[in-house]
Amino acid sequence: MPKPEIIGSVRSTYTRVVCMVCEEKAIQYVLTEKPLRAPEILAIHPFGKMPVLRHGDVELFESKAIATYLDRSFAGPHVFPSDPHMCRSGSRSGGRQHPRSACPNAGNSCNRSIAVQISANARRAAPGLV
Ligand SMILES: N[C@@H](CCC(=O)N[C@@H](CS)C(=O)NCC(=O)O)C(=O)O
Repeated sequence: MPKPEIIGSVRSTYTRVVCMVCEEKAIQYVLTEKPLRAPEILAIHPFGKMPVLRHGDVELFESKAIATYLDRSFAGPHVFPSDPHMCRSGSRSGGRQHPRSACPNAGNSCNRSIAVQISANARRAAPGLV
């Protein structure tokens, strides 16, 4: 199976969310830097929004759908809890922040070492942009 390819931009917070899932789970991935509504993005997202994902014959859009797919498809710490009640309390619209003790990998804050790693990857993928 090829590495998941995230097509988007390091300047996009939604793209970075998906990258964070890969970093958290130590998934080897490729970040392909593209501008908004690039043909490669429009081929997957009907409105040309980023990020989109290609993984083998899987094509996905919407950051949460991509994050969920990656979380379920790869080994490593789960970023979404299996308990639906916990998912609800961790969602932005659901109100309270996730108790980190119950699900240490799913908070609204980005673990600093992951943020540093994403930035390093971003600089490699798009020198001059970051
Ligand atoms: N709900 C989408 C939002 C994605 C989104 O809005 N991405 C921005 C870039 S950060 C974008 O593509 N904007 C272009 C547009 O809205 O036309 C997701 O979670 O993936």
